[in-house]
Amino acid sequence: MPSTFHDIPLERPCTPLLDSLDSTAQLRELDVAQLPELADELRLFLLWSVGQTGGHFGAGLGVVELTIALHYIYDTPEDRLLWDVGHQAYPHKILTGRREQMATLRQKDGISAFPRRSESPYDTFGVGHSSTSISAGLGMAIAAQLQGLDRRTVAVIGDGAMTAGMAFEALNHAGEVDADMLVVLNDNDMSISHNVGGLSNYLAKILSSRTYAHMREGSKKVLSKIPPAWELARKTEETAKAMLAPGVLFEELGWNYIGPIDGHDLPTLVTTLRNMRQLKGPQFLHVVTKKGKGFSPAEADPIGYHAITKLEPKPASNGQSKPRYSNIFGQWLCDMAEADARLVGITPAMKEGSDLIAFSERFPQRYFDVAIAEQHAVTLAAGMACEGAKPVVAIYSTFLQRAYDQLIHDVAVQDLDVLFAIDRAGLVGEDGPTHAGSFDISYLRCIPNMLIMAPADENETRQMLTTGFLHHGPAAVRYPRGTGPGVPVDPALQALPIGKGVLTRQGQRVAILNFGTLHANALLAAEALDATVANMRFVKPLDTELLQQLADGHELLVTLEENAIMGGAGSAVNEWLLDQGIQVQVLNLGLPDLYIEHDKPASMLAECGLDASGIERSIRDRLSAED
Ligand SMILES: Cc1ncc(C[n+]2csc(CCOP(=O)(O)OP(=O)(O)O)c2C)c(N)n1
Repeated sequence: MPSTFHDIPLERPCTPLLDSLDSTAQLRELDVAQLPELADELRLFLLWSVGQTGGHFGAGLGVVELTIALHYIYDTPEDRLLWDVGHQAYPHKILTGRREQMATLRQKDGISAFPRRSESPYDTFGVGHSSTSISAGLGMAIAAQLQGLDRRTVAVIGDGAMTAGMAFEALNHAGEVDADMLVVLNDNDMSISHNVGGLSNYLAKILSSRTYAHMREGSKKVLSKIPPAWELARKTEETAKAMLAPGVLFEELGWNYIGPIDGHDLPTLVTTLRNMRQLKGPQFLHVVTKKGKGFSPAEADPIGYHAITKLEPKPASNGQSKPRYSNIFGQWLCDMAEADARLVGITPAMKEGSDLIAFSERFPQRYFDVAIAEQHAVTLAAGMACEGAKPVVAIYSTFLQRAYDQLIHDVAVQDLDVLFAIDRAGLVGEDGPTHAGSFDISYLRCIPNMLIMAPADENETRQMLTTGFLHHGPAAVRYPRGTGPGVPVDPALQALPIGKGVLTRQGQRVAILNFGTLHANALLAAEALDATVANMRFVKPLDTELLQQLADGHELLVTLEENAIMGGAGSAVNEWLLDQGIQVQVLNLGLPDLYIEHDKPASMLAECGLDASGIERSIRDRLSAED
């Protein structure tokens, strides 16, 4: 096995056993004794292939054995296998007919980073967001029961994904309906960061009760050959279990808890799954794995190796790398925390992605990683705000969708001072449609009391964060993935006048009303067209004075945003013009009414006509249609 990042093979490794398998039916014909060899080859292939394409790394390495054992014992795709989040499903893709397509992973027209129903019959449920697998699996199990089918359903969920409320809603319901399904808890003690919270501590306690595990392992070895006896024995050991408590939480919810077992020990996995497949009712298997297993740098640094970029010779650096928008936020958060002791920072399990690392180290008392619990994050902020704290919820646009009711009912209706720092707004590239932040302007704009800001560059991002923080009531600043134009950032904590945009270029006939970071593209297009450009800055409240002025002085108003056209900032402009009875031609540019497939971010923007030449083209087309 390679032991450093640059040892990841550049040449395709020799994997004859893996190459001989084109279906899971063939896999099931192998002897159990061949499975460890298959696991070695699968791991090598995975290392090589992710090295070529980039993508999620540690989670897949951790479930190599589990993936083999599940496909070996279950009659996939007839039996339904669901992967929670889906970032660990690369070994599943490799074993289910997509080995050769792995070279196209996350690229245009290539296979997706996550399971997708349209991609393969083995991908039983589309994912990307976490903690859906038990609900969806339960739905499938109930449907099978209603149809009189003897089909098995298995949901694999990580200990991170298990922290979400949805997972517990489903666990609770499944116990009630006595569904025939298996939940495999893949416990590696990690989310993207270290997993946090009481559940995580509880799982750790189970693992540390060695006596229990030892006893159980011993009994299982004996009983494994006679499944009915195993079930009987399970029932009779209730008393001992209640004393020692492992898994009792799941048992009390109506699940038959088995484990913990070593998720890298193929014979144990196979035997246990073979037995559990026979059992009726809700079954819960606790499997312990190591994230990054088999590749020592990833084992040692599971956070750094959650996902990697592809192996490439290092580009020559000019020594000045531009900060990402997340970094602008991270720096602002520390500076504002320094200035205002009421500030608290909240992240739903995205410390690294949202760049709260420095804040968490400098202000540990005011830092809250709430685990993968977006709904809780928002209502927690609301509660804090009621008591005079000034919470900042750092959240990706796509994940804020999870907490929509909390945003309205708990924050906005009560007009509470909560600032939403909305990262990954707009298209996000290789993660594709499940992760795109395409809708936040639309879903925020209709909420009374919201202040909504879309910065054009890094400096405005900082200014708007300050504006939102100092504002009374809920406020949102939306900024994209990646880097911006490289505008120098004023270290002052300077607020902007609310509801005021600025004219950034004076031209004629056409005025581009820009909302957000497409501003640089707007200016380029405007140069070619001699158009006016306004950086509107505020989606809500709109700068209606500026809008009136632009409508008076131009034939065509072009709204521009990296958000769905429907309901977006352009819609706000349309509504206002209509309301005022102002007659002017309008062209709304933004994201179309469809899901944009994974690709390089710049190509996705170009596909939507939102690069400079696309903007120019759309405007010319409209002008020539009018002339
Ligand atoms: C609703 C939602 N919030 C946040 C994320 C981002 N995210 C992707 S994977 C992950 C960690 C998952 O941890 P776990 O389920 O334990 O899987 P592991 O990576 O440890 O195998 C997070 C937070 C997400 N996909 N969905």
